[in-house]
Amino acid sequence: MFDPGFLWGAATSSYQIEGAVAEDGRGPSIWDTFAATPGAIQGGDTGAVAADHYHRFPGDVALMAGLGLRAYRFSLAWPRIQPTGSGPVNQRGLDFYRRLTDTLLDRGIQPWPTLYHWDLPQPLEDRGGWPARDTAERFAEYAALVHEALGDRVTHWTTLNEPWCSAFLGYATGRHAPGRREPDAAVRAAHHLLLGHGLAAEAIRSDDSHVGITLNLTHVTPVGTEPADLDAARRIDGMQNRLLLDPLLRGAYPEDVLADLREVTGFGHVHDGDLKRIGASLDHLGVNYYAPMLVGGSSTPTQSAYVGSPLVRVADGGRPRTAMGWEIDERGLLELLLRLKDDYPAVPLYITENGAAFDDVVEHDGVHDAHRVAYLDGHLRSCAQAIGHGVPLKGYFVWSLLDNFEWSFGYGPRFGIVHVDYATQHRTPKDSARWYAEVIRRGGL
Ligand code: IFM
Repeated sequence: MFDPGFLWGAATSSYQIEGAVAEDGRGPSIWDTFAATPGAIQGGDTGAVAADHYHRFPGDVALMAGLGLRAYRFSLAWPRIQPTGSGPVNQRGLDFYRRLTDTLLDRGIQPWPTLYHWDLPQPLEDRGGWPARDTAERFAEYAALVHEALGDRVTHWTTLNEPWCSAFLGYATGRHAPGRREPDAAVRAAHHLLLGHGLAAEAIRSDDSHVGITLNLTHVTPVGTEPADLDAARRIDGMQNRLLLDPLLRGAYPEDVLADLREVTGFGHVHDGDLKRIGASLDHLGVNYYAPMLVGGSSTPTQSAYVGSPLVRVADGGRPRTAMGWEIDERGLLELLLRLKDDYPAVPLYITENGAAFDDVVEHDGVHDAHRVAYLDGHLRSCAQAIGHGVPLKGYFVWSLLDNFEWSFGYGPRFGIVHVDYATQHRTPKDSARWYAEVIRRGGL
């Protein structure tokens, strides 16, 4: 069961909803550049306008208050605050987040900022991006500037959102900005993201701040009992989960994953002292969960985000899927939470994203998204069960508050509990929003 202090929230990110990419001194990010690359984004969509949240945030906060949200997880666009990724603050950019934070607090909604949700200032990418160690140091500098400005009104900070995606989708598969296909650079990026997190945590930790990171984690099972299937599950669990969890919560990279990755690169970029800083950095862990993974061995080499593990295939679990093609299995969330409690005890957990895209239909009397309600209901039941088994789960943020720019898929997939008509920017709470408001009002299911 959920206790009365359980934090009920919803999440978004800057590039996915804000728009206003050239306003008030914002500099270009890697996503502006990537979105302008022909063929990179479905339908040629970009985040130039998105859900126009930059101009409409007062109405959006009023909407959140109407739903009874206790917390709102959003991200800050680094290029609004430091247009070139270093140097002095762009006051107008920072003021936007000051106004947003104050508006949330006025409405009794706890601000949950994430410092980095993928929109790296382009000039930093031009100097090497996350594969370069300097980017981690610039990130800590930026974090300190933000903390200085908002530290009197924000208590819970998240440094990075899903560094696995930044590293392996951004630098190995090229499906995300900056679109590079350099597996060795991706491995370096993963380390420098973790280091950036560790340095930023040092810069913003104070008596009143709680510092966390958000990881996209999953529950991995082998398709069979053949050695190749078991090895595939070990490798994918290693790359998707342990590669990041172990340094953060045990202060060391997992030996088996290092061995897999040595096929791709050396580890000269890991300096003495890095892991100590990374491993001393967490007050809470944010978990993003969408779907489980069923994997098996393969005899055909494929190039994927799982660099160093080409002989792995993702199998079909035969379950219903969302509009993203992701299998729906709330049991995977329960298994994941139980495993985190056992393998990484003592760290408080928050579900910082969970939700689903479906092909919503706007009818004359609203958006009746029963599939999304069922998805959220099932996953919240897993959360309640996990708490019953002693998992220290403290809060849940639905992804997403608003329909938004779904990265390389553009505006096709709709994850919001509030529908956005992109032509008029009209917001319509879906049935799932009303359902979630009722869950919050009752303090549970
Ligand atoms: O939209 C993304 C979000 O930016 C990061 N986590 C997964 C979501 C759905 O793909």
